[in-house]
Amino acid sequence: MNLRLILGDQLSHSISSLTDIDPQHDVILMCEVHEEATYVKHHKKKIAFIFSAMRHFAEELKNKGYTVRYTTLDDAQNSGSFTAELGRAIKDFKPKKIIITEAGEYRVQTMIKSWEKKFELAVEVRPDDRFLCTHEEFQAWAHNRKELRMEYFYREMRKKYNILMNNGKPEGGEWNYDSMNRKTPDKAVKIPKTYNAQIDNITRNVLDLVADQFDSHFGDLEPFYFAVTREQALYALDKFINERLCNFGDYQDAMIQGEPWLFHSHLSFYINCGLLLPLECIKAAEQAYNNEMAPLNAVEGFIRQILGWREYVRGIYWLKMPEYEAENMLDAQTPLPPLFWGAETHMNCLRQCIKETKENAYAHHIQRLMVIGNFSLIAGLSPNEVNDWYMLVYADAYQWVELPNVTGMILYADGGLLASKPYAASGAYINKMSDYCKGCKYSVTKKNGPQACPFNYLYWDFLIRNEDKLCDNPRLRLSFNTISKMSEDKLSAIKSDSSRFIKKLSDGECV
Ligand code: FAD
Ligand code: DLZ
Ligand code: SF4
Repeated sequence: MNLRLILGDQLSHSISSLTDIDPQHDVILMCEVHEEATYVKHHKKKIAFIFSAMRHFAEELKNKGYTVRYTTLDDAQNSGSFTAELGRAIKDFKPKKIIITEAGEYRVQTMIKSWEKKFELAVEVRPDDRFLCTHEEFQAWAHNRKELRMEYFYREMRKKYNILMNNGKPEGGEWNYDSMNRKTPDKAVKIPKTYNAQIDNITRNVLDLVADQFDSHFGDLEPFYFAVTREQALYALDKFINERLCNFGDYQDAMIQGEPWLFHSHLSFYINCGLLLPLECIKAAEQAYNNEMAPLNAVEGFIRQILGWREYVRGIYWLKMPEYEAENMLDAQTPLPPLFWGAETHMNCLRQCIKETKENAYAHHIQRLMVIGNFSLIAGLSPNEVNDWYMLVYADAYQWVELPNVTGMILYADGGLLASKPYAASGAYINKMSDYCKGCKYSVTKKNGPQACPFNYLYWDFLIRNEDKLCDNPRLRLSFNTISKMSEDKLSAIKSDSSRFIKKLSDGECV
């Protein structure tokens, strides 16, 4: 018999480790382990989501006639780690071979590589073919390129999968309709309710377990509304395609106070743990375009996120690990301030985004990028601490996707490998794309002084601090030109406001 190990983000019936399973003899091993739940202290809702989805998936496998050995976290015999649980199962079942689909994270893949020697047993590691670009294809694409840019990678992927293509040309004549996707928030537009699953007995048990075992972890456990089965996740996909996709493009960059979900899909949790397949989400959106249910700017924008960004960040991760974890090109050292854990702040945009993160284990892209991310960048927060935070607070976070988005996209800590320029912005951007500034103690129009929006002076201070590392970037030329024309008084106001602010931040004071 073979022992087939399924990890918590491999909950797909088509997963490569199950393709040739022998239901008579083989055993599937799944385990909830303390090590996975605590190597960073994941958000309570994230743990509950993964455990409940794992338990439902195990039930489905059993109903298909497979033998599943499932260890719950509170099982008295649970030994607490993948390696130890595997060791226990090997003793019990004496398999000929271990079969597993490659892990999403480098950390776990390293663990898997140690097993053959440790257990003196064959370990067959299969590719994860749910991803649309193989490691080899990405390496070949990246090889000898002066610059890696998502846009060019994405075009190759569009061609490879023949998505939104018309006789070899991109549908509508352009590859990318992002310039149409910047509508400012509009409270008059009705936002549909997001998917809200019923809690069944399996989920109830998991919620009780998480409340009991992970009380000290960040985040609100309830209300709990995530889909935890493929059937529910398919329903959530359907709901997105029918109700939100048509407005996805227009309001992709908008933020509205008290509206955490907007017109985003809220599918990343399900795609990343395997309940949905990326290609089926892409095809569903393309179909909606063909059926004239959604405009091209929305459909192309949505597809680019999955076929482009998602695959691109995964490619970068495997290309650059393990060194990528230690990148800190801008030498940012400020510790993560208490406001990231919900402590009081006067900055309304951050308060709202972190409050919603705490409630939902979710924030949409522009909140992660242009509010929390932008702040982390221009306040010079330590990449290690910011990475740990993003890794634990979001229910869709796995290191292969979290790390490139944080180290590469928001912190520019990889020196521009992933993004062509730092995503730094002053308060004017947040004011244009949100209604947060209206409820803020700071004034977004003031540039300096105690009442001024901190984004306004931190933005310039960030550029000044890092001039030697950033001044050659052609996309920052205009900003550096502006700095060169600033008066001594202006420069010293920026510096003194920023150092006062960063000192308060580092001392853990309310800012
Ligand atoms: P939508 O806006 O509806 O987008 C559709 C899908 O596109 C998403 O479900 C996701 O699968 C994919 N996608 C969109 N943007 C990205 C991206 N930049 N990278 C990879 N996939 C993308 N996404 C994660 O899945 N896990 C993370 O841990 C994660 N961390 C992030 C950290 C930072 C600092 C930033 C800026 C982005 C991060 N993202 C992460 C990307 C993105 O913010 C989320 O995928 C998105 O907000 C999930 O919500 P949604 O499903 O409603 O996405
Ligand atoms: C995120 C997570 C958590 C919190 N717990 C478990 C677990 O107990 N068992 C499990 O199989 N998977 C869990 N996961 C998902 C894993 O972290 C994920 O499968 C690996 O990181 C992929 O490399
Ligand atoms: Fe955020 Fe500045 Fe606006 Fe306040 S004024 S909400 S700190 S951008």
